[in-house]
Amino acid sequence: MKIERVSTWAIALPADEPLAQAPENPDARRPVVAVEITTDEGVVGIGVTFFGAALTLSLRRAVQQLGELLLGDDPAQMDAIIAKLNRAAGGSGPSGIFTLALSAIEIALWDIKGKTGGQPLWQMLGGDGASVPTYASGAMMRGLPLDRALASAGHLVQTGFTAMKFQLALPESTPESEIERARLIRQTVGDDIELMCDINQLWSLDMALEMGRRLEDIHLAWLEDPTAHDDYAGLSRLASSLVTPIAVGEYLYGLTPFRHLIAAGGTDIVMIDPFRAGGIGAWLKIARLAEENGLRVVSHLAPEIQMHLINAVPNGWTVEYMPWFHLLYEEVVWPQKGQLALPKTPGLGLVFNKEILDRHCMEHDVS
Ligand code: SMN
Ligand code: MG
Repeated sequence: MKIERVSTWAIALPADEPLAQAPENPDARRPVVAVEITTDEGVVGIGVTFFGAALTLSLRRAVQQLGELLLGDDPAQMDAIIAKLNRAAGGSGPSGIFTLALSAIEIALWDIKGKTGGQPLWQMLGGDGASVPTYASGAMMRGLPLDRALASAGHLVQTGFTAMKFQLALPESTPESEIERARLIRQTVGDDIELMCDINQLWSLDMALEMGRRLEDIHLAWLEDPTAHDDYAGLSRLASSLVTPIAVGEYLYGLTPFRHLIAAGGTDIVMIDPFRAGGIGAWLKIARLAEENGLRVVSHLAPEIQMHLINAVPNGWTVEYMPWFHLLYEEVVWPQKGQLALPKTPGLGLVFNKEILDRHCMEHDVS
């Protein structure tokens, strides 16, 4: 089998927030890149990538250019393909557009592999196909006024979620107002709900140490990215000082920084983003490294893809249900009572909604 065609789209997806109807900014767009790799046998693999932001058109172009290098290659030869792309353009990575672009292609190759072998991704990777725990994310962002964040929290509990994430480090906040927001969210959801809190690196180390201690009686399942993602020594101090586990990893590119983070004792929970990781193969290597070090892994973004991965690894804990890309697909699995049921269809089990791709397309190309 040979790769015959590569198509890419840069898409400005509407920034909806379907879980609690609480988008931070309902008029915003999320620029995402989609790829389709078609083989001479008519098998079509799909992939996506993100984090291009203002460079999304460049990211689409990067995916297209990498894809063009693969025309005529056997899509099953994944390691050889990755080595080839690294030789061709790896210098514009690893922490950058090369890795983001590579991820989209690598994901599409896994989709082809699954479709060729007639197996869903989780099964190819040795998973058991049982449903996976998931938590709601994106409905209690720091841009929401307190009353709307609390209404979202209540709504999420009513719709059956058993775990959910909110953000702190609000602009114009004081430590007291932050603790109060966390306390009111905890009060709204009750003691039985798993609550996670994301800081997105916005606190200094000193602030993180102080706030981390003051948040202890909120009983968070984890405190995420409390300070700079690459301050491994600082994160290590936090991990050993706080009772609350910390979760770090979504900002790291590739496998190597995870080695340093974990060696430093810089996290209790390893969070993996598939686009920054370099795709599914790299994701699995990071999860294995975490397992060897006795750490659990959680997913970042793309729940439609990540649920396969969390099911497949023994140390997979929970899937972040952040439905930022659901509009891209004809159908997605929605959480039921805090669980995601895995698809039985081969590969990723996803089909692009071409009408949406066309409607929100900023740029499209086929080679
Ligand atoms: C997050 C970061 C970037 C894009 C989406 C979401 C956030 C999270 O840190 O963990 O959900
Ligand atoms: Mg985060």
